[in-house]
Amino acid sequence: MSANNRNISITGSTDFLDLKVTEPSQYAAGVKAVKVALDHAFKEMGVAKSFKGLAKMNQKEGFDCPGCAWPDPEKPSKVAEYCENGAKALAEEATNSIVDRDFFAKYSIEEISQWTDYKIGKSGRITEPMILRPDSIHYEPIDWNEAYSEIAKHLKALDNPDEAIFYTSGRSSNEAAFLYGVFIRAFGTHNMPDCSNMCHESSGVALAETLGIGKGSVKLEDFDKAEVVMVIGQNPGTNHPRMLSALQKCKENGGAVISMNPLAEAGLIRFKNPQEVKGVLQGGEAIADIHLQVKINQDIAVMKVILKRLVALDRLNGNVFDHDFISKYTDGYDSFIEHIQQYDEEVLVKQSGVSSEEIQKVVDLLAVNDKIIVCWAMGLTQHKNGVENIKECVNLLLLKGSLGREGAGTCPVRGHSNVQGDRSVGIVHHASPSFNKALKNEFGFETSIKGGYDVVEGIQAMYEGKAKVFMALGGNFVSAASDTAYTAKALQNCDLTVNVSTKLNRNHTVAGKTSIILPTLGRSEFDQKEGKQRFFTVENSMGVVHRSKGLLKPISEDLKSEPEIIGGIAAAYFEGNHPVDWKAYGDNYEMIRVSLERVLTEFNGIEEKSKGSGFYLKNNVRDLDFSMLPNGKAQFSNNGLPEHNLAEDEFLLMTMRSHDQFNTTIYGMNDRYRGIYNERRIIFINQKDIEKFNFKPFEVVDLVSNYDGVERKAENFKLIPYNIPQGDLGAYFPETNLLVPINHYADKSQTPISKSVVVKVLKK
Ligand SMILES: Nc1nc2c(c(=O)[nH]1)N[C@H]1C(S)=C(S)[C@@H](COP(=O)(O)OP(=O)(O)OC[C@H]3O[C@@H](n4cnc5c(=O)[nH]c(N)nc54)[C@H](O)[C@@H]3O)O[C@H]1N2
Ligand SMILES: Nc1nc2c(c(=O)[nH]1)N[C@H]1C(S)=C(S)[C@@H](COP(=O)(O)OP(=O)(O)OC[C@H]3O[C@@H](n4cnc5c(=O)[nH]c(N)nc54)[C@H](O)[C@@H]3O)O[C@H]1N2
Ligand SMILES: [Mo]
Repeated sequence: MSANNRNISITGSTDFLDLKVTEPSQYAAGVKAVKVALDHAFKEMGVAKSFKGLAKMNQKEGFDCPGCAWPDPEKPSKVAEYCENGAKALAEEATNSIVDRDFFAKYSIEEISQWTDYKIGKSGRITEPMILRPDSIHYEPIDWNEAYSEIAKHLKALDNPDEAIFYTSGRSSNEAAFLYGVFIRAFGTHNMPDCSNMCHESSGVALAETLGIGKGSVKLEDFDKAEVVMVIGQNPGTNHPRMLSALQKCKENGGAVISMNPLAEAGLIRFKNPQEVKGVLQGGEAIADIHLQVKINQDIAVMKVILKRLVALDRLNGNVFDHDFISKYTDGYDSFIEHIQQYDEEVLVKQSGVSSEEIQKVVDLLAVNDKIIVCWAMGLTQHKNGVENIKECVNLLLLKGSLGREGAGTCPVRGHSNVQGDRSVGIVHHASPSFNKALKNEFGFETSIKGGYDVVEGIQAMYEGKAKVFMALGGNFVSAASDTAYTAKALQNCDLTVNVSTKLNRNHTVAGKTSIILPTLGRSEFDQKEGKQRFFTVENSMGVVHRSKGLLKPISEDLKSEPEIIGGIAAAYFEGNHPVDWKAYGDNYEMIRVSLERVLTEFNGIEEKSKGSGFYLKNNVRDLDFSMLPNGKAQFSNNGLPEHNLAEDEFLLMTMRSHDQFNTTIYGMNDRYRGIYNERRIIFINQKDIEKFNFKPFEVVDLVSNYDGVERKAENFKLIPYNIPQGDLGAYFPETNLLVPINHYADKSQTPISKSVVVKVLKK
């Protein structure tokens, strides 16, 4: 059961660079953002390729931005429809740097693993299939067919199909993800962990239980009509910059924006729209009308104060809540009202860290408006009570009748550009009798009725030796998952690890005994078969399915598309003894779409309807159809408060993104809006805590967490005095993933507690 004996670093260098700190930025976006974007693009891709690529990104006949999942406006856009970080995402994918056989001959994985994630990522694109053989520390080239056979050989050697795990990161297309899910089920397992498990799984669970669908209900145009938009636990200036335009429109139309966040993130506080001269000339506008600087994981305390005060007002006036909506569409109102009474307002206010007056401003707005949108991201989902956090937001919308009408609804802001689509087409670790039946009808094979592993369970299974083959369709599993040391051992325990990747990353070095890298086309690249260009489809954060078509020359002639690779592996595994013609499916995406629409009828007509702006998938909340829920009604819920019981010297740590990264891909060393330059090994801490514990600004410290007697340590960080609540800390992932315990996660969704890790700060 021991890990293989290669000498691999799971963090890379922890040396410091040359940190510079300035005041946090007053503005997000603006002219500077355009300059930064182009600088990145030119550096990675050269000038001609940059303009060719950027001109087609998010345009109707172009490709979908490989960055976040924020939707494109439906009206054709004359101006460029991308943001600084979208341009960086493209530059990163379409870089001219390559990792070829000479690179791997020169550098062993032991050496590569010593590098920072930044240096590993900047090495570039993989150009041909590579294999790492047992007892070797150098990858060597392998022919595509041999690679498929090697994978098939390992899959066949397993005692049962549940010894294999198939991960998906959210950049795959609908076609690739559907075919992958069909193959995995045909192989015989539901072990389909995916990046959602670490991301919006809490949203999926909370929304499915209360509203009957695990997705949001708003459309982009709802932002034009909303009276109040709450942005909770989200940093759109960095992670969804194009969302700022929607918020700005909301404000132009008279709406108010409320932000709830331990940090005063740039973009919410002030925003310059680079596409509008007005924004630039007038120095930007404040987007958030009210900023509630909540303590980490106390959102629910704030929400309870808001709800209690609204209940009291409604008792007085009877017109604060939408009682018709409540009686017609919801269940559990009386129990909710009774539950909320038991909380003491003063205690809640104190616990939340927000002043009573600030909260009252929000109450005043919510009392008289009912076109309300609640947006959220990782600040709500990655806590032990992640599911309850979201359910409490749903309670507010139910009380106000702010669902199924224009200008109102739920808006979980998704991460990866096609994470929602991957789930829609079947990347789900639960078994579904109706999906199984539809697969049987379409393909003629039986599917297991047993559910499979999610991310946490998958890692535990590999650690315990219960799973022996790990395959990843994209992503960087070891750096993205919690508890880096544990996860690394789990992967190294495997007999075979397979990565279908565009770029080199740490997961290629933290390898199983045998490891294979299969290089794939990026979505900006021209994809053709026998002279005919192929396109694929994606689904954005608001449930719109549309086409994406790459146009740049692929970085190597030896790349294959994801569907082709899946078809190749499946064909090698089944050797013709299966009703599905895997190779034909891998080559022909139209064939995949035909099967997709027959298995999942909401995709009916996808071939035609995905043209142009695309089409909306069905959404029962938009239609106010709750027939799938108990009593056919939307559900109020009674949610408790989080309990942390911190000792005097313990802090809550949130692990988050800098402005210069996409998850584990590090674009650069700056977190410009927060005023941090040329360093990632930093911790944001309140000045009063620095004084209280006799630290000095910029002092070098270690962080330790201790769960169930297991101590985890992340070394070498500099303390940065910052505007963050006392008792709270902020730092970047993946550097701090070492501290997140594998066995602590959100109830029901099993999302790691990446935003509320109990830590101590140790002097060196
Ligand atoms: N450029 C870029 N774009 C991205 C990504 C990227 O890495 N880079 N990642 C993509 C992905 S996969 C995702 S999931 C999204 C992530 O998008 P976000 O969720 O915006 O990402 P995080 O950096 O994790 O930010 C979390 C925010 O939540 C706040 N926060 C932390 N804890 C709490 C809390 O307890 N309560 C409240 N109210 N706030 C809290 C933090 O201060 C921070 O502002 O972005 C997507 N888009
Ligand atoms: N501590 C902490 N941990 C976190 C989070 C956090 O906030 N805090 N956030 C979590 C979240 S929200 C998420 S979504 C996960 C992300 O987890 P992942 O999705 O696993 O990680 P990424 O960094 O997005 O994966 C990047 C790699 O994907 C590959 N890639 C890029 N494009 C493509 C493509 O088109 N096809 C293929 N096949 N490969 C491609 C490249 O090789 C690249 O190195 O991390 C989670 N981890
Ligand atoms: Mo995510």
